[in-house]
Amino acid sequence: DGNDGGDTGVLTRSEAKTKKPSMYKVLLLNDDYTPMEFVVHILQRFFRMTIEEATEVMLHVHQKGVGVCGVFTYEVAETKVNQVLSFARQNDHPLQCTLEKE
Ligand code: NFA
Repeated sequence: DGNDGGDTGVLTRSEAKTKKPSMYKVLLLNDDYTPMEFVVHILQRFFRMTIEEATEVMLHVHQKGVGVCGVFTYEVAETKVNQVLSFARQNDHPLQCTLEKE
């Protein structure tokens, strides 16, 4: 817990830096135009889901309006959001994706 491993209250660098980073959810938002198969493809390509997992998440987003694609450190979450938005735009789909601190 940030001391020397014993009970002396001595802080050491290697233990002090083991504090867990903040985690961020990557959220996918529903819309009326992006094809379901395209969303499934996105989830497989950028979030390494199986077709079954991707279909489940896509249907959740379709029915509830929003869903979680995964939880990552800030830098990874931001990269995923940018990859999804870039790929959606390249394919002329309005799919929206954002991150939210856990
Ligand atoms: N609602 C979209 C449709 O009916 C599918 C979709 C699901 C879009 C999840 C965005 C996110 N084609």
